[in-house]
Amino acid sequence: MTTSIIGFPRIGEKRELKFKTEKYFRNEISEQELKDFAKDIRLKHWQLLKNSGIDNIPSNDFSFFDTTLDTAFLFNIVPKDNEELKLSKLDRYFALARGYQGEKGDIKALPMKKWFNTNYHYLVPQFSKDTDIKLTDTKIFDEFQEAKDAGITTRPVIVGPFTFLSLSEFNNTKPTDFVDDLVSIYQEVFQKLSDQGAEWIQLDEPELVKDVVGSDKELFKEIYQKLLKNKFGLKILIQTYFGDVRDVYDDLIKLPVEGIGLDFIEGRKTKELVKSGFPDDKILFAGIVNGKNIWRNHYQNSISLINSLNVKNIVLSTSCSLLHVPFTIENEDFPTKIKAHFAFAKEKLTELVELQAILEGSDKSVETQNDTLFKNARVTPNEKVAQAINNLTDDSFTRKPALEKRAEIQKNEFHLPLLPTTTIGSFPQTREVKKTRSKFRHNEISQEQYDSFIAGHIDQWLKWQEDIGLDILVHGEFERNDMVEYFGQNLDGYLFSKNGWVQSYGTRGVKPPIIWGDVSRIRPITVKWSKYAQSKTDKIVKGMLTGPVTILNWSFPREDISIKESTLQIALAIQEEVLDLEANGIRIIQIDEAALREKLPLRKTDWYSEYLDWAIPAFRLVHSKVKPETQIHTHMCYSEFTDIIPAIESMDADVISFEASRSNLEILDELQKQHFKLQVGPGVYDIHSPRIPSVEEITNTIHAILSKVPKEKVWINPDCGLKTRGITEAKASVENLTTAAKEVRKEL
Ligand code: THG
Ligand code: ZN
Repeated sequence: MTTSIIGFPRIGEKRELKFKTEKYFRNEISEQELKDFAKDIRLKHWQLLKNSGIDNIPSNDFSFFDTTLDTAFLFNIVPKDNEELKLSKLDRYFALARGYQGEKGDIKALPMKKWFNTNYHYLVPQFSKDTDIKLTDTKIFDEFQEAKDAGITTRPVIVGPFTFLSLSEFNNTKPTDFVDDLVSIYQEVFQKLSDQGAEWIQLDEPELVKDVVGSDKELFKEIYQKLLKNKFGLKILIQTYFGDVRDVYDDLIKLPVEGIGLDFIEGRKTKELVKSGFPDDKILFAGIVNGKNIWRNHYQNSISLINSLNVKNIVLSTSCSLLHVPFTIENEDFPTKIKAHFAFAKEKLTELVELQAILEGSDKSVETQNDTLFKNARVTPNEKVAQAINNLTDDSFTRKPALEKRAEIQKNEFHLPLLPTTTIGSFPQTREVKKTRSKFRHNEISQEQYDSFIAGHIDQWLKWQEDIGLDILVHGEFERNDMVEYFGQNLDGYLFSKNGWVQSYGTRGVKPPIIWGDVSRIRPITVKWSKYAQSKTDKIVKGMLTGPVTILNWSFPREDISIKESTLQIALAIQEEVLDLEANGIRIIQIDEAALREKLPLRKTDWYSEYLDWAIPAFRLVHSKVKPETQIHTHMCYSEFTDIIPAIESMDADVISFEASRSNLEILDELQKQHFKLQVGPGVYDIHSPRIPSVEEITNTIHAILSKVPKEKVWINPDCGLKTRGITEAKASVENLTTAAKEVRKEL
């Protein structure tokens, strides 16, 4: 029995790649320096895998930004304007990811979407009539060669053709138009890798864990039937993850491939499927070590699972790429007793190797030692929290009066113009802001110095907001690091890593906190700065909170109680905060559920029963007790929620803003069709790119919105917070936004 992983974090143990790449973006280092650095990181990681005892090592799981983008770039699936951009290959690549605005052109970034049910984002390849598929990059070959030169024969990884087509967007074309070309190009890759001496290739097909029925299933079958006609001597691993493959299992095990990778952690039916029969002539890459969470593997369970399978050839693997967990627990300073419960990416390698040893009959001590972690109670329950949850009734989840009635009350309360303007909450987190927070954390400046710094920033930005005529102001969140970390730090039951970074998109990372025990609010969290900001202006300043579902989704959850239970605990804590804000004169409170969509189950049949049936009530619990005249806003990132519009409505917020600009405002059609009841702020420009939208562009977008949504219901805002933007571009963009809103207002 051997071991394997699906992919490894590429940003580096201390986010080295991020810092280097951002230096490159700022023109502080050369392209060659960046490339050399990346090469060193790759080598370091391969050697780490090898020295840890992993037998089957992947390559091409590295990326400067995203591996779906790499695949599109490899196949020349890029918009014409990018193909023609007179920049180096690497800069054209980055232009696809980040947009480009300069003397050589003005190009928008590709749309970005969440990678299945994770907090990682991929770039959405665009197919059009003039897409000309051909091999135009060498990354996958170069990286295989690099590893080979270092004495490691790797298994190159690439997004599989079915998943690639399913994730792409088609402008005036359709997936089936490209099957033959795509099959040929994958085969060309097979051939080249085979010539280079590769034995295996891994085709990542997570799309297979969704509902694969009807024409989707036909497409899958057609692609693989054609693709596998010529493998050029390569062994093929079809790798799935994030769930089970119940719709295609029977087809999958009949394909002429050598390996099938299945997820036993998130795949509720995987065990059952494999037990129904797995061919002797194939290798099962059994994903038994959780690639998404940070708790130690319970060896006894994994061993008995493997022993129950009755499969001849098994490779022990992770449930998904280790991209989704931090690098190593070694750089953390949790007490040893706590640390013992965690396995980050590097530690998961050891888990695989230990499981392998146990299964091969080595001494039992590792297994026994592992079992003690699970035998004794890890935390003591919080009785008060349990009591509060027990006492919840239907009323606890219902705000009164109803939405329409509140809308009337609030109209008289606020006297806002048509098309009220606002922002989503955060302003640029400049290096100065981050440095000052860090100095304060390390006791290098006093509380007074820190407070006056934050107050100064708030004052300045309030003034700017007043000057440009925004209607509803925000304080800017300069005191906050990541929103979830910021809230977690004031909640009992949470733990924080120092270096537990996970890639979110490109060079950007998040540091998900760990839910260790029962959650409750320790102290007011946001009241001080919201109150301060409101005291400085006659305009209304929105209070800014993060909702319970998002806090849960962006944390590493417990595995000893249900996530529903944890979410209700968080909801009660945030409810206290909402009522505190209201009591302190905050009249509009935005409760972001940025990540609500993210954890929507991949299978439609699970949407309500497994998720929305508790997630939506958890949100309602947070604001159910506020006064009718207090206006509740919410914000959602990634607007792909056309099919859960009724659920969004039943969150029962008064106003919702969402990301729409990169997805071409297509959600508006649905809002119109379904007579969406809430007031809406569909983002009028894309904040994820440094590009500044012109007044005309924004005016056009507002017109597009008004053609679908009644003017009384429209809010004008950017599509997300501005924390990642520089000051100049943030200000210029929002100024254009207010100008555009004022211009359109005149027409109404
Ligand atoms: N928090 C968390 N998850 C998220 C977001 C978030 N997922 C979706 C979306 N927002 C992703 N967007 C971002 C935007 C910015 C950053 C990370 C994810 C970011 N990170 C800093 C970096 O990598 O340099 C690190 C944070 C810091 O230094 O303060 O800017 O908002 N949990
Ligand atoms: Zn957002």
